[in-house]
Amino acid sequence: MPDTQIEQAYSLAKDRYARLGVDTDAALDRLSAIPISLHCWQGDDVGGFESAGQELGGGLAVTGNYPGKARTPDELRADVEKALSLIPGKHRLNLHAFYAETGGRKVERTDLRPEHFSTWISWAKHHGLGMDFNPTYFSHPKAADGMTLGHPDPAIRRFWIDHGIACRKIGAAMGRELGTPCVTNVWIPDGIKDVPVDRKGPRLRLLESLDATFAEPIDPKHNLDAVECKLFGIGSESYVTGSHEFYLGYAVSRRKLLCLDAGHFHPTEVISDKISSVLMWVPELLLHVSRGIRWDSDHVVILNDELQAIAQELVRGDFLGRVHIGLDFFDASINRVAAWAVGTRAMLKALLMALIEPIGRLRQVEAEGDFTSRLALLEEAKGLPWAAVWDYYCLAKAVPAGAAWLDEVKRYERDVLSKR
Ligand code: RNT
Ligand code: ZN
Repeated sequence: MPDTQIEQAYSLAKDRYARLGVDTDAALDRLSAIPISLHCWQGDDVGGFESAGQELGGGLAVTGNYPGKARTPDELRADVEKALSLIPGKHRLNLHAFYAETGGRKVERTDLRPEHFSTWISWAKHHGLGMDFNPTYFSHPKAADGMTLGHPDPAIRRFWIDHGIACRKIGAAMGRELGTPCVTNVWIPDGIKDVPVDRKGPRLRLLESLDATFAEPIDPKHNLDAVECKLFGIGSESYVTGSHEFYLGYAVSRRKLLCLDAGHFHPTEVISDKISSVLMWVPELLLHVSRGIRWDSDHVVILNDELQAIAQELVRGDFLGRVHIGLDFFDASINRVAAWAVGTRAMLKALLMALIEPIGRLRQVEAEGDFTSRLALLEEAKGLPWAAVWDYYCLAKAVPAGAAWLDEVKRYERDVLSKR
């Protein structure tokens, strides 16, 4: 679409929204201040760069064998850069510990230091990106039996505690260097395939291990700790140590961030409804925005009802200042750069739609008990020209509007990815 058409469409849309009491320019200013944390692991199927051939494990599964996946940190950075060039706004990179760069030397996870991430950090600084971080408690011989921080063997627990301690320091270094707090998120695979008789023991051990991991206070200006709950995984169908109740209690009592992953609950359960509940009790939230189909399948996020509901909750509840938005999906059956672009653009579209929702009238009719009008107005709001505002935002941020970004991905695939 020519730029002048985008501008004309925006001007009409702006008037239409103004008549509903919505200031679209102000909404775009707000949108441009919301960072989305792009997960590095979409770029290489959660492979990491530690050693070739280590099984993924942890109940994680990536399906598909689309060509062109990143094989080195430089390739991964180039792919992220390409994706970011197609996404309006300033965002963040979410890195896992097993993406460390150790110069070809084997460095145990307990011995990882900020210097093993210095290239990532200077790259992020160069591109004006914040960073988030994750200890990697899977794809490792010491996690091969599916237990880590709750393991019955104290030596294995100690190993993973030391990994977590090392990672918080790395997170703090990222936060300090980049001038924006790093959210370091703990997700462990611990669980049991078939019905256990001891549900309590692993949870007591996990509690102790977490307390040991977090013992040293770190300035929240540099690092924020988050804990991620889960219902079940492959190989942990009957029992997951770090359940929702476990981590909600932990986060409340220890003043940690709770991480809600959209795929980590029963299939009809949605995280949009949990946001306003848990934010009564925990200081801040981390979201892992994902899309489970029938199970925690981590499909690429699309602009569906739940994504819109998540964004609406964040805006309507005025929670944007307390919620860190991260993505967590991995699809190896399509172009991986396109996957990032589709998912991140969908998240931003949902936020934009929420920011320009004519909420005043909706709140008023609801308060009056006029639920007929609420339903009717919500349905009419779906047809408002939000896409004209989105296109204009892309134009203003100098990224492709509409589907034009796809041409860029195809060109990149032809010139770069297909040669890998
Ligand atoms: C797994 C969790 C976790 C991982 C990443 C790779 O079910 O969602 O967040 O996806 O750490
Ligand atoms: Zn997750």
